[in-house]
Amino acid sequence: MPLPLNPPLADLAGDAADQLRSAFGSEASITAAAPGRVNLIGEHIDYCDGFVLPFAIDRYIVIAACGNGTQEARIGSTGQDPVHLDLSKKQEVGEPKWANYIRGVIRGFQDRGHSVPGFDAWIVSSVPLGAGLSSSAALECAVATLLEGLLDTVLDTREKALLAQKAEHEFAGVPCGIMDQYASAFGQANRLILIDCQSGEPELVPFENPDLTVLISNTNVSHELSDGGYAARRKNTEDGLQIIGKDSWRDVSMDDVTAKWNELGEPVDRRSRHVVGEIQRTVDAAKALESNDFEALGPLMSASHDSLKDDFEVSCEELDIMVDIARRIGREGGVIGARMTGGGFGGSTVTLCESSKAAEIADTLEREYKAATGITPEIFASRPSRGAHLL
Ligand code: GAF
Repeated sequence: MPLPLNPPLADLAGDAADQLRSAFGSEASITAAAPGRVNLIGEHIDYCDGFVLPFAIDRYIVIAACGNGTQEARIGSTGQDPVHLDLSKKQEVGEPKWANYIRGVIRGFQDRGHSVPGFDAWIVSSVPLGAGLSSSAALECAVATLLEGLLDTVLDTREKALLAQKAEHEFAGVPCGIMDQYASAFGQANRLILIDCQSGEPELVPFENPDLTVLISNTNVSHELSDGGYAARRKNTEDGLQIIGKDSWRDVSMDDVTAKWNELGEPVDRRSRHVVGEIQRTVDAAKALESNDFEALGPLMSASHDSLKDDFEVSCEELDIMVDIARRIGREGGVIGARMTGGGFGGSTVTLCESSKAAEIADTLEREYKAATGITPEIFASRPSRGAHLL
């Protein structure tokens, strides 16, 4: 079967406008879109001053909206009860939970002195939810972009990403790093984003070789970062750095970790080994990509997965099964490398492969994963795409 195309933005925008009309009787006058992301390598090190290498995918959250002349936001989304937000007040965390991403972003604008005018909005998404592809960052960045449009202001892209990250921290309760919001805000067609998470500098890296395809395999095992596992890993890395006695993970070598192994204790010892190893692997992978050295890239992706599985313990059986199938297909079958992507505990894998064999690889992944788990996965190809923008 040929690989399915991702839904065009224009279709999502049309769908959102139709829903806005039927829910609130409003005509869309402004439409904002922001993408999810996939990460090629550099996992769980964005909050450790590391390097990460994601790109914005061609799967978007799209919001169609219009001003309503009141001080209230009326917001709907497919499958959710509409929410009404009183914009005359500073936004606080509330119910329903899904609206907290929106409240948090509005609050970011209010804290910058903006008076957000009343609006009606409808949200549609082609980013699978709970799939480790940053639907939450996409929602935050889409709302921020919508508010820029409604307020006729433009935030610096970095400021927009940081505002969205603050919403995730304070309104969704996830102490995330900066990768997802940067990818959704800075994304560009045909570009990976090599983020130096110490300096906060994103570098756009060309990725336009038509012979390469990135397959995303959503295991359909839901991923939930707000239940404590993510925060616990982040705390492990903070403890590790303190015991090692350095100011930044960027100054820590594997020898430093080995020297402090007993003092670090279990599991901080293995968490620390992951951080130092993954920072190096990401630097090496960026170089390998630049020189089209796929023989080097594949093993780096594989080692990243194994480290996330064994040392960082954020993989799960289904992610391991999906990665193992890709490994069995191997280089002869057209697979360059595969690993889990994103926060883990469920979610998706990323498989870099030869374009001429991508459809066949996707079929095999789907068939064998289903046979092994009884779960039908969602497998699609994606290319680096444009970040948050108004349509
Ligand atoms: C989640 C977080 F939001 C990111 O900041 C990052 O830490 C990722 O998990 C793991 O690399 O997506």
